[in-house]
Amino acid sequence: MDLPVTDAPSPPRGAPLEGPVIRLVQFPPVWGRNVSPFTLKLETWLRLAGIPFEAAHSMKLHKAPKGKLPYIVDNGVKVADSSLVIEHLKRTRGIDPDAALGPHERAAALALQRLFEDHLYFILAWSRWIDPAGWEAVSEGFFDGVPAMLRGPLRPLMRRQVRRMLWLQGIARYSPEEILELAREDLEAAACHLGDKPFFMGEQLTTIDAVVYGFLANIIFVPVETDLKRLALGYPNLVAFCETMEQGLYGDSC
Ligand SMILES: N[C@@H](CCC(=O)N[C@@H](CS)C(=O)NCC(=O)O)C(=O)O
Repeated sequence: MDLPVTDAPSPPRGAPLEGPVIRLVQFPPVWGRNVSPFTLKLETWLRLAGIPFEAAHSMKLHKAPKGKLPYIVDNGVKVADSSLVIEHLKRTRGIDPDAALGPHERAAALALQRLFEDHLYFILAWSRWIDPAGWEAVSEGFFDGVPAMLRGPLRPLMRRQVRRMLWLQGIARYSPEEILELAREDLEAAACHLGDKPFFMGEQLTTIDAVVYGFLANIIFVPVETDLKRLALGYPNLVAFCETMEQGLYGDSC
């Protein structure tokens, strides 16, 4: 399916690339998918902007400038944080899928981005690492590539770290029912904003579509059977949006 992507220079497959190729450093796939919402956001943005890149898989957070993934290596220079990378690429490549947005649209996009990245993100993490239904899948899938002898000690250690992070952030202080209600409010707001438009800002793909897809695909398309996933599947327009993004930008590769 053809999506209304930015008209950017993207060489045909196999053609020599002009200038340095961006290296996108992200986690290794799990269940054949990019399971980190922030790295999926950035990969999706690169695809919608038509900027060539090569993906490198790593778990070495100590090599990441901010201790988190994703980051890119652009001409030998590391740039971290999905949003800062996008700003860097808009500036250096002269490609801006958001150029046509007015101030009200930018304000709405920012509010939605914060909803996903600074609120729903923690609910997603809770549903994967703390909710027993999520942990059942994650404790297997996420540790698949870890050497067998490390898997035993690493599982409880990492779960404890995430639990502590979610307690300090605050979401783990709510009951499962309260967390689900907070998720419902977020998804309802996103579904209301999307309405019957093809993309979040209308007919054209913009950065917020990459953000939303990065998070929702990681709820809807992964084999982690939680109440959060069931809730998200109850919003037909959000599901249809994710399917359009997936088919249009990833084709058969997902
Ligand atoms: N604001 C950052 C957030 C990145 C982030 O939270 N990455 C997570 C994976 S989705 C991570 O690296 N977590 C590892 C850790 O915190 O130790 C961005 O937009 O890139």
